[in-house]
Amino acid sequence: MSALFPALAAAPAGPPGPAASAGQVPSADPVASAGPVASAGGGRAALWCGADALTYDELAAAAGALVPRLRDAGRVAVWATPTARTAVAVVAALLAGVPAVPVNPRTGARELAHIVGDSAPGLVLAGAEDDLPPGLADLDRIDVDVRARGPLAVEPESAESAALIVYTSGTTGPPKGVVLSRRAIAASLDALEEAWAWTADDVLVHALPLFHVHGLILGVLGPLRRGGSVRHLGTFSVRGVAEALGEGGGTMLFGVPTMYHRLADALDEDPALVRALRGARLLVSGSAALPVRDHERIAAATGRQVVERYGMTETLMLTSVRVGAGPRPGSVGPPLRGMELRLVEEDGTEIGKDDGETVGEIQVRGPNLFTEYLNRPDATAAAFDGDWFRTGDMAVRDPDGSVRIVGRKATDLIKSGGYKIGAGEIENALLDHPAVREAAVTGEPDPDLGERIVAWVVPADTERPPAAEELAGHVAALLASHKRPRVVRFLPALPRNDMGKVLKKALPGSDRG
Ligand code: MCA
Ligand code: AMP
Repeated sequence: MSALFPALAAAPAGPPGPAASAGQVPSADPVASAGPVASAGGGRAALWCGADALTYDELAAAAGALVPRLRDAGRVAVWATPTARTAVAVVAALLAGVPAVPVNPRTGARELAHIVGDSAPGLVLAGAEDDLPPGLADLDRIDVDVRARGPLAVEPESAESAALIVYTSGTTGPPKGVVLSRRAIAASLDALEEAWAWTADDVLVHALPLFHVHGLILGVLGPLRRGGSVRHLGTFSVRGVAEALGEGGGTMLFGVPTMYHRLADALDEDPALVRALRGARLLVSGSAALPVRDHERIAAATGRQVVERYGMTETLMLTSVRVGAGPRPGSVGPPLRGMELRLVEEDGTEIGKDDGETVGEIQVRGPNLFTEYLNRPDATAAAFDGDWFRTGDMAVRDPDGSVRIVGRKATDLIKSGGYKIGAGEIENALLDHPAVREAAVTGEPDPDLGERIVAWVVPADTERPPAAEELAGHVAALLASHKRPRVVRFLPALPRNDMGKVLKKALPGSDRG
């Protein structure tokens, strides 16, 4: 059946439900078929989230009930709550051969209008109790029932067809829809299998949002492709991680650095957490740099090394420290199988030496790359130098081929809590508030979030500036809650050059360009 999920193919028709039977359409696609067929029996646990636990049989049947209803939808939006429903909805869309657009349930009105307008979904998949906002509420809707049972007959797959469209921020303008093919997803997940010795016996634990690559593709599709299990915690908590890795039997943990920082903070007082992390086979951090201090605190308390991997929405995973490679704080490891990576100077010339010192922009090519930005041929063309994708990340390469990321080309991109956020979109949202005359947004180092969003605001009425919480709520309502400024600083005027461009470097205490 599905080449993306061989373990679902191995699941026999489950006993529960009225009409479960596994229809079988072999894939003609060698790339998406790559990787061993997991020998998971259908009664094995596939995913567990809150009160919902599904075996492979049950997942196949729940998706099977949806697949026939999705076939003519064009694209489907998925209201991507951190629930088993989201996993069932996305798996069903993939099996139906219909691109899925995962939507952050905390997306504000303006961002949602953009995503819906840009991706033009034919219907929305949500939970029966979800209250959808305008824009999505107007679409045809299917309520996902994880207990539904239907025969699973899947569409033949084409490796290059769009599987997911994931929205990601740039320096300016609204987020862009990154079109990800089945080929890219399969290649990236199979390269991680090799790097991490990831098997059907692994039980992955995480609490990542399900509308981004990290939580959805790595965190849900990854275990399902391996025939293993995923336990999603719903929301992140130190206690939840300790329980799921401890008595819950989890073998792997995925998280962003903010989560590892919070775990590291708790270790001194929490022997159960120490035991849980010590017992895990693999702790993986990604989406932003994990500070060396947090690496060291976790290693000292638990004896475990956190493994860092590096990727982007557009490229999926690019590099990773290999399992068992020993301590590598500050390194994201060598390129994954199939990926080529080079460092280039400002003028585009390739840096020939891996001396661990010469800094260049990372450019990459290989099977993990995205297809295009939806409806944005201009942005797609600008993102490439020939067939090399420009990541915008600055790095050095050690003589052993390992990469160390040292910064980012664009100072107007902020990574906060592992989320990529463009300064421009927040500035535009702030300028729409009647009490704001001018606005500039920067990222400042933050021990918990990596960077925190700072808004520099010239109030319309300098005598009566708006409350910081009012401006944060305004941005959250228009864009998304994680894009709200954590700090608001009021100024009589923004520093500008002769052309009128804001000089972010000249903002008090800011090192931004
Ligand atoms: C507080 N809240 C507000 C406001 N104040 N909401 C609106 N307006 C306000 N003024 C609410 C929030 O909605 C939230 O509600 C709660 O307060 C706390 O919010 P926040 O501070 O954002 O949460 P946090 O505890 O700081 O979150 C930390 C986190 C989170 C759990 C680490 O940042 C996170 O999940 N990050 C993961 C990002 C990620 O997956 N990135 C992957 C993309 P409530 O508590 O109810 O929610 S990168 C990627 O995919 C690439 C490929 C890669 O390499 O991985
Ligand atoms: P996104 O567009 O949200 O997928 O974020 C991708 C960006 O996250 C990359 O371009 C990097 O800047 C950053 N990133 C991801 N993983 C790491 C890592 N392990 N270390 C440093 N930065 C990372």
